[in-house]
Amino acid sequence: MRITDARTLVCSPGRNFVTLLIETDRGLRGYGDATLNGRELAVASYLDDHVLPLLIGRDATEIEDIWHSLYKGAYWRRGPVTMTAIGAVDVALWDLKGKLLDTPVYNLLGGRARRGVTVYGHANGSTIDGAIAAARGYIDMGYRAVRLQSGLPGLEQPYGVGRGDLYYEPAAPDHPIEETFEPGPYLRGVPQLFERARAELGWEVELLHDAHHRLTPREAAQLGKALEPYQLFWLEDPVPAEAQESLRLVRHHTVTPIAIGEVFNTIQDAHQLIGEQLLDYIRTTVAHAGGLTHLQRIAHLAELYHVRTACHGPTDLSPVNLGAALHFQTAVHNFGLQEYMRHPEEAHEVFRVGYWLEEGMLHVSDSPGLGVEVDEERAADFPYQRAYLPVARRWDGTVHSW
Ligand code: EZ4
Ligand code: CO
Repeated sequence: MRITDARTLVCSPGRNFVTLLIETDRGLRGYGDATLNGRELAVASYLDDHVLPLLIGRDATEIEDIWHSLYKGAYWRRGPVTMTAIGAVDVALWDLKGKLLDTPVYNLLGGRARRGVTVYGHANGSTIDGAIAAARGYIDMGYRAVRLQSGLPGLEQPYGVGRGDLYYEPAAPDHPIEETFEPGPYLRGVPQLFERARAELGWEVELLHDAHHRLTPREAAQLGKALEPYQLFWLEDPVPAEAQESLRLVRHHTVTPIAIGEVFNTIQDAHQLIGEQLLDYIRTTVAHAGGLTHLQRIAHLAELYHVRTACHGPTDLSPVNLGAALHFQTAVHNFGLQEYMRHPEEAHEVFRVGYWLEEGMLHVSDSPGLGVEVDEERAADFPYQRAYLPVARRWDGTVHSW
């Protein structure tokens, strides 16, 4: 099966997405997601200007060889732009292989290992009451796990509180929104949020929280300890994870489970954390970590150390990525939990999906490939609009990690 055409499609149905389309001489078309939120066109250019010309004429079934020729052949290894571009090619090739062999992608990854993929929803509110009401909405829809983010006394614009409680979206057109962070109100407020949540939502539902890279290791240890009575499923990105040895301090002081790695893009970013068992859940996802081919390697390493998979699944990755993540999570042995931030309605007019939510799990269909098709004509109705992720500042104006 030879590749005859490859092109990117940039559209904005509710938010920006970069999609890769690969066509073959067998009349089949494969899709990959190449969206890197806030830096979308850098990946589109990496693909259009440098990668796609190399694919024409190649045998689309040689996934492993194409992966290594793009990774090793570029000389300049790793990094979010490179790895997202390679990931998009890789996913499109798995989609094509499934379509060629007339089987869903999870079958190619080892076969079904569970009934469905348990997901968590993102419940947010500008107040603790608002976040708890949003969480109740998810529980009523059958979700078994919910992440709680809310405004707190003295901290009105924290991470994760967005427009609407079902369709959180951090990116804004033209200029970054400014959020605030201050460790005092945050460290005092989050335990109050979870004390209230347990009192009002009970103990059946799994609760999570995202610290979004904002704490020092000592602060993270303090928060993890303070949250222990509420038994979180995980505390997400407690510290920026570039300094991986920081996690030793956090780990020595708390048994609150830790999830890290949504901004990682290779196994090298994760191998110390996994090898030293400094985390419980690895957040790398398909699109940003070199596709299914590379994510499988990360998951297999993680399995050796009792670390489970927890793919990042925000609205800023397209349904093509979510479809790929669901096939992966359906087949991988050491599955943990899948993030599911619902896409805006317009996105589903462009991306027609075969997955569905039932009993708090997402289920993939048995259609060949990924089971996600892209309507190019409809995509043309939603032109790209430059958008930026927020910037966070301390109370005195100092820039902080967003
Ligand atoms: O901030 O996807 O767990 N989810 C997250 C997301 C990320 C965005 C960045 O584009 O942390 O909301
Ligand atoms: Co996160």
